[in-house]
Amino acid sequence: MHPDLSPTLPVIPEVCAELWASAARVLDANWVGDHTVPSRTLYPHQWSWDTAFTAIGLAYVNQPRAWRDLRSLFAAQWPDGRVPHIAFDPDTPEEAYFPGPRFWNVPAYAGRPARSSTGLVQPPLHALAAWEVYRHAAAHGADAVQQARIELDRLYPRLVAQQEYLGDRRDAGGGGLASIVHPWESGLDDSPAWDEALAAVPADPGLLDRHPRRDLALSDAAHRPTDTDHARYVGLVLDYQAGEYSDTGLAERHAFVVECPGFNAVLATAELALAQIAGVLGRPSEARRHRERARDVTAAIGRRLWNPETRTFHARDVRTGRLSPAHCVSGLLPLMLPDLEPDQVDGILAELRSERFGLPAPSHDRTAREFDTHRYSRGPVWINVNWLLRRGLLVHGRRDEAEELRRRLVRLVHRNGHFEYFHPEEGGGLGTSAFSWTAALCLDLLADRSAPAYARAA
Ligand code: 2M8
Repeated sequence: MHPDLSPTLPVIPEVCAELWASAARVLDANWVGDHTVPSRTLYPHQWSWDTAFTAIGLAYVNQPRAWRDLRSLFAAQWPDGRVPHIAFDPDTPEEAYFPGPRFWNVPAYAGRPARSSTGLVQPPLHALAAWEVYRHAAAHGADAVQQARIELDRLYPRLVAQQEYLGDRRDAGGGGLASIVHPWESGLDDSPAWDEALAAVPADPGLLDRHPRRDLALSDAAHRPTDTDHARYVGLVLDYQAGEYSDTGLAERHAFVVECPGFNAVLATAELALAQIAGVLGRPSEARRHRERARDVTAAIGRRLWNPETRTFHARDVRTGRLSPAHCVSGLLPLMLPDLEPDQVDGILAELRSERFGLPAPSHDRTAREFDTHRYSRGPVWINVNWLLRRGLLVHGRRDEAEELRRRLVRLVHRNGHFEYFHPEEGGGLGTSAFSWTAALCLDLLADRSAPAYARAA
């Protein structure tokens, strides 16, 4: 293995200081007045789960911006509770990103003009982000703590509405889990977890002539999803849009309806964070309800997405009832949940330590035929997913492995820069540079080694 990916050395203070300063600079450079963009070039609007990861880093260097970022995103929340996966910046030209506002053609809603957002969602990590920003407010003084309480109070009903949308309208399978209706909703766009379900979705190459890709002008085609997948992505949006982004009867009429273990692990984690927030806001019965809900979602993940033969979690195609055969990093994310069955925790840890993955974990099984060292979520290492896995290790008392992972991630970014993703064997940076969540999560990796309040003893 390349030395960038396997240091057992401690992280030296000079490395920490340099990385801290460079990470703060990336976040400054990507701030556009009322929100942070993931990247000035490739992603020039506000993305949903990027905002959550970014707020976790801004909590250390600029609390007002962390709250502002979350507020800007929730200003785009739909009346049904969904938080759109992109909130469009009206000052950014249509050509700067495809698919842009005109393509999504979302009608006006909740006082916002037409074409303000997309109609898809992303993993609901925002309750956890809000909790983390609040937790670090004390380091910024009494005023910051007071402001943090005001922000939590304002965000809480919005976060609850987001959970209710996902738990209710998106329970297309009727088994207590949220379904995604598009690979973009997972945040792991071209993961092999969707290959089987996507194979049933028509890929019309003509769609790419009518709606040309913009990403290939800005990054290497070998690092991005293929044209075939892209044609399916465009077709799926057009279908969802034709039904006015309604979620009624999804399993019968929409071509892609999938229960993702990563998305649902974040959904349950959000309930745990909401329980902590409700506690601070003096709402003990709501806190209890959130903890119950986290247990229910955890149990549903265990019931519906666990394969006892492979001893890991897989995505479920709601239309066919089949579990995907692929071993993907999203299958390891239920490790974040404290109430997961001990046998399932052991299964994930064994998978993580096996030749398929290792630390840091690649986005896909290293031994699989379709493992691709360069292509997006089909092999490269992503900092955000590893940050979530580290949290899972801490939740289950695996402090030594969590610390080892922390050091490796810090060293990887220090040597290569704040890239979007990294080569899983050589460690070089891939995708766009100066990427917000890489920078933000580095700040957290440098500053905080504590385990979540609900962590289990080792
Ligand atoms: C990537 O997804 C967008 C579509 O939403 C794209 O490829 O254009 C994913 O990495 C996603 O997880 C991320 O939120 C987004 C912005 O960083 O980029």
